Formats: sequence, C-alpha cells, structure tokens
Amino acid sequence: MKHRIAARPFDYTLAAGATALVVIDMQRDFIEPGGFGASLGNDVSRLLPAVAPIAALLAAWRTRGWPVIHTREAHRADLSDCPPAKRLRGNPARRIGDPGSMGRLLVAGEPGTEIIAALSPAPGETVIDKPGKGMFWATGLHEALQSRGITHLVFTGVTTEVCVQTSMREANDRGYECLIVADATESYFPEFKAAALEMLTAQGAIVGWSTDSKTLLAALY
Ligand code: C5J
Repeated sequence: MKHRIAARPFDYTLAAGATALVVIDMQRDFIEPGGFGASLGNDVSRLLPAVAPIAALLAAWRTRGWPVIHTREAHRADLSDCPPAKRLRGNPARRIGDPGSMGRLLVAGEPGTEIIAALSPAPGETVIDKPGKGMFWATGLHEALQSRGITHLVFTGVTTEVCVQTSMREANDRGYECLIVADATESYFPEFKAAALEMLTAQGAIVGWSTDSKTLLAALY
C-alpha cells in the first residue's frame, strides 16, 4: 500500500511497511546540559521542540509495526574510531572522550549517549552507534536495511544540518527515497536548519522531500 504525503517540492509517496522511521542522535549528549553539544557552546534547549513530533511519529510507526531505526553518535572507549580530524577540531570546553557530568563525551555506553527517556527505543527497534556524522559510515546499516526490504526513509532528529543532513545525503546516494520531517528535526542554529531544508529539497527534490508531522500523520490514517 502507498500513502501520498503532501510535501515540498511535490508529493512524496510512502511505501507502507518498507519505510523506516529514522531518529538521529536524540541522545542526552546533544539535548541535555553538560553534554557534548553544550561543550561546544550551544544552547541545548533549542533542540527540545523536536521531541513531541518525534514521539508522535514513533507512536504511529509502532502501532503499524513498521521499522524504526535509532542512531547514536558514539565512539569506542579507546577512541580508535575517532580520528584526530574530529577529536582535535576547534577549541571546545571539553573534547570527545573527556569526562563530563554524563560520563565521557560521545563514548558508547556512557550515560550521555543514552537516547532521552521520552524517545527510548522499544524492544526490537534497531539502535546503531555511529562514529561519523552519517549513519551509513562504518555501521553496516545499508546491508541491514536491504535485507529487510526497506526502500524509503523518513528522517527526524538532530542536528538538522549536521548528522541528519549528512545521513539523508548518504541515503540518497544509496538509492533510498528520503523524506525529512521539518518540525521533528532541530538545530542549535535556526538559520542553518532553514537552509538545510531548502538545500535538501531544491532542484526537484535533489536529495529528498520535506513535510511536517501533522501532514504526515494525517495522511497515514
Ligand atoms: C553534531 C549531530 N552536531 N548529531 N552531531 O556534532 O548532529
């Protein structure tokens, strides 16, 4: 069954059962004070508006038994998957791997890499730790999606212009039909969010489509 979703720059066709909801990096390190996002000098409260729309989309996907993918930006404890080009970039208050109030920043298994309680993964949902900004780099995710017959991806999460945009571009190159949900993604920089949404959808959906959660949910019922 197909669902037609009003979207920009034109309608998106969602394939029921073959469309995964992707929730990018809704982890404490980006959303809560004391984590990696805050260590870069960001106002983490700017990301909170995405939480309720993502929760509503998760409920819709779970009701239907459709696939859900959660990602976390997380490195090995020895940081062997965190190149100097990432760890030493800039002059943050604390770097990846340094101790913080939620454990070592962006290190797998530390409290800061947990997905926030409001969006906790349900049993059976895929959770991947990714060392890069994109969700396909060094994760094996493409093969996992292919083996499940997933052809369409609906993107949510943070931050719009960094890990969400990178993941959506990677997905587009691998042949997935990609939709981003504008109110279910946030950035520390509203102007970057707006620009990313424009770039992704420009030139006849060059990377993919955008819609909002209410429009998407209404089209599923
Ligand atoms: C960043 C992310 N912003 N999840 N990560 O470093 O967007």
